[in-house]
Amino acid sequence: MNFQKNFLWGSASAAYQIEGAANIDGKGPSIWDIYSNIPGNTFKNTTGEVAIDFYHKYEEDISLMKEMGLKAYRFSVSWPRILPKGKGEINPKGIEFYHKVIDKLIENNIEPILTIYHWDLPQALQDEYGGWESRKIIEDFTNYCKILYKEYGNKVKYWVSLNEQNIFTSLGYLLKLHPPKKSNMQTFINVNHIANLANAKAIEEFRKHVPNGLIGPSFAYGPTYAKSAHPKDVLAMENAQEINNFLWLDVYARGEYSPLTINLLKSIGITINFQDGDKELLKKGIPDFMGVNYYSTATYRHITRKVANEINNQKGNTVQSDVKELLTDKLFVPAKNEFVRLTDWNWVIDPDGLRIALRRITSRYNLPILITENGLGAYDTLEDGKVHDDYRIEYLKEHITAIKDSINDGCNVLGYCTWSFQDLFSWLNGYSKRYGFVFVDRDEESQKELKRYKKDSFYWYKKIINSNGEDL
Ligand code: GCO
Repeated sequence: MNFQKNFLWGSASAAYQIEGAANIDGKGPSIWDIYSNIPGNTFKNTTGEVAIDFYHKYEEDISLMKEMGLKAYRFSVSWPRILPKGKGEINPKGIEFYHKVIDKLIENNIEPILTIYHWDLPQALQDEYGGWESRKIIEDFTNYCKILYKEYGNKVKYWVSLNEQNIFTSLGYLLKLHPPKKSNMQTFINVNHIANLANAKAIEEFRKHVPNGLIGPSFAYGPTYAKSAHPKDVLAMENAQEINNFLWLDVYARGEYSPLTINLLKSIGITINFQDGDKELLKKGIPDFMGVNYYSTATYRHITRKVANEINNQKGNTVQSDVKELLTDKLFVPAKNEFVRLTDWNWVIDPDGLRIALRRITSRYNLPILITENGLGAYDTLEDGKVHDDYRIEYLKEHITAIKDSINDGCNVLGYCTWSFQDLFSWLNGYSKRYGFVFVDRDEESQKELKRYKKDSFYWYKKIINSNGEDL
């Protein structure tokens, strides 16, 4: 078996990370516009205000995609570009912009994959009712989705509902690394329950408006490993798996929480606040495919109560108390995996982990999978207009091989979107961490130009696409 004939060889991006044009043509502010402009919140205070100016350069970028032979391009719609206040009045220029992008992609035989929400919540909704903390968002999100379905539903077949709900809620409501920079376990669970309901409602509406389309969420899946074959380490890994993975995957794919997850949360005093009708709604949100963003795996080991207490009492341990309790009461802690390499940002590189991710999803849920992100963030150097990124080629080659193996294992993989096509703004690392096939020059003098250069990996991926993955 090999890659299916119409395998979606793609690449991905997100509105705030590429578009720029933050205050242009009627767009309203998002939480990221406000947050990244407060000094100290982002790496070297970089923002996406200009980003790589995709808003003005989309035609140039799409012609590069065509040159490469890209089969699919995943992009996100900026909610406040469509609805500057998050609800109410629609911005016609915003609607028009995405029509132009979609039309251009289709004209060049590139399948558009549209992400509805990639983190740039309208600031107005954050101000009015705390954004994802209020059930009011379910109605506003549904209305926003319906606008997109009606506008683009007859042009776009593949849709991603929420991008990495597990990441934007963990970073925003536990780790204080994203807006709104909070840290509270109960709030984190509330926000996730509300986002789950919004996701289910969006999918329920999708069925009515885009009956021929396919939709699924994108989950940042880091499969868990046990540090050793010691049964206590395996149990620790399984607890971590409930909290890191099944807390979302089960709700998406089965429309209900795992009883073990509920119990783990209950044991530290955290409850999922169900209201009438929630259970029924979650069941209506079963997706057509599971979107998987894969970067790394996570390893866990068991610790004794004594060590747990020591960790809790460590000076400088700023982890919020009920998170600490969860980690230590259930006695699982992250551990080092000596068998894997690391990126420049210490992210685990583990191609077999991708195969494991795809197999676990297939075995537990038996859903088709769209790999919505995977890629290597690295420091690239531009020399004489060239970037020799053999390390990226190596990385992608290993991961594509893992996908091929998983297809042979019996997984149904619809496509593969690398992260990313062009270099773009990294939420926490500004512009120095590059992921793209296309280098974007952001040097002081050339910043205005934001000139594009094809990296070696550009030509390599072109060859892979052209041979439908045979030429690995
Ligand atoms: C970064 C990250 C992101 C994410 C993406 C998640 O460095 O900022 O890698 O680019 O991968 O936005 O969906």
